[in-house]
Amino acid sequence: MIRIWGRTNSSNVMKVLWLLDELGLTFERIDAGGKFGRTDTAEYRAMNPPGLVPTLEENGFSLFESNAILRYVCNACVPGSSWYPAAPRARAEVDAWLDLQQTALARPQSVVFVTLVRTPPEKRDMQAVASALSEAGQVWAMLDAKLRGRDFIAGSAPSIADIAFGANVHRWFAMPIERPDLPALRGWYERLLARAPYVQHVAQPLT
Ligand SMILES: N[C@@H](CCC(=O)N[C@@H](CS)C(=O)NCC(=O)O)C(=O)O
Repeated sequence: MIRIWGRTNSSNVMKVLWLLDELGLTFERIDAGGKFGRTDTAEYRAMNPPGLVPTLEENGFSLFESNAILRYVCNACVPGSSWYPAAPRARAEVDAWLDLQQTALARPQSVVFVTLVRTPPEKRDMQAVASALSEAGQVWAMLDAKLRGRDFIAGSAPSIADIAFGANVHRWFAMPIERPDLPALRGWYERLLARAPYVQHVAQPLT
């Protein structure tokens, strides 16, 4: 059985839980990271060298990096499905957006979220927030442009690119920030909100 290590309020853990439930897969989850610790042991580092969450473990196999886990689950459990299409160009498009989420969005979005939601007001670096907001806003604007005239990032069906960005977009709309007006992004977020696994794992109060 698949085992996921990671606390439920991590956006990278949310991605994996959301996908597993979309696919109807059975799994167990162990709290790890943040206040739960467990990520600094030699055993955990052998599975996840940076000591972060999530980690997937399955019958002697383990994997770190949330987007790699999304790809693995699709390849292993629903090969060739629209979640991670097999055709080279369709797959490359999904990969490109998965990479953009990690390389361009993850850091600035995390600066804004951790500062505004997890840091006491007197300790907040609001200059860092302003700059990170601008960076994250540029990525959300790219996604807004991509989503014009289509339901999901890769077309008419959701893919793991939607999972990677979708785990962040709830925070984007739920945080007390000034947002640029991005109607296609808002429409896509509302489509995600219609999915029960999204609401269960992602669209929850911010903690
Ligand atoms: N690129 C990694 C980033 C993982 C990451 O930064 N995880 C955060 C939570 S979202 C973490 O482990 N923070 C430390 C902790 O929870 O102890 C991935 O996508 O899996």
